Amino acid sequence: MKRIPGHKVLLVLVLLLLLLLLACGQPRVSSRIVGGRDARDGEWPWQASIQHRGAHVCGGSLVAPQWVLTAAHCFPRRALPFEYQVRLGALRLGPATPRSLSAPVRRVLLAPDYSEDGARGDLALLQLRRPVALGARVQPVCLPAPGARPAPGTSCWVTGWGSLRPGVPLPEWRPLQGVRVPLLDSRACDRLYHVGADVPRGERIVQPGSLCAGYAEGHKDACQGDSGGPLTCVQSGHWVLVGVVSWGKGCALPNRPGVYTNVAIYSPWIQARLSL
Ligand code: 4AZ
Repeated sequence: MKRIPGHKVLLVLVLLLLLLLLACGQPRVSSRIVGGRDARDGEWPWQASIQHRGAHVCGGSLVAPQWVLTAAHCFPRRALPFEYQVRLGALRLGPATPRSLSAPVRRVLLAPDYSEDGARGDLALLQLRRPVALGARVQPVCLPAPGARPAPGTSCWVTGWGSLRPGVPLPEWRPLQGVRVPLLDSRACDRLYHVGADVPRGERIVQPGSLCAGYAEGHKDACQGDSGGPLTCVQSGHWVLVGVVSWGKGCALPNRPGVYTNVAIYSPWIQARLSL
């Protein structure tokens, strides 16, 4: 057998280590969300809670050590960046634990095509004051390739500390919730939204920059307080941030699946901001 030179083995090991360090979308442990289940510690290590003066207002996702992606509508009327904190590594939103961290926000960047009614560009990038330390409970999620189009029916998860049903907030002692929901493209979703709605067929309710996830029969969905949070799907063994919770008619109603900003459409904008 031929011997492999020692320096080549070393090179391969260093490359593997680098890959591990640069990895995204890989939890190290092997909602409300309506109709979901409790998360385990470290199961969704990119999940963030966006807090305004100490109160949870929205979910978010860590996409790089200094950047969190969330929804633009979480930032009404130019509230000031220093009023916000991002909580990471938490399983419950009660009193802070030594295992979670709170990061101050330096800048809030809204998607260039954001319309205040939230129908378009409902995406915001938060630059943290400093990069956070990654660990077992804090890891970034992968961003989709620009323009990637995941197949309708792909099984994904939406996670958050939002309400269990409209008007029923998640109790402080309950852990993060997650629920499995299949993807729907924006056209199929728009057709569902026209069922029983007094809107002409030709008039879009769900805009092309969105996608949906859920069931025609309802029962499983994101709800108030989940906004800005992640819709993630496994692609080639990595968790990819396919959507950001944007809106919906009620929660878990028939023919009214949750509507998400389609992250792949904004990947070029996100990548450009991250490398500035
Ligand atoms: C909200 O108000 C909200 N069912 C978020 C998601 C959905 C509905 C409402 C989707 O933040």
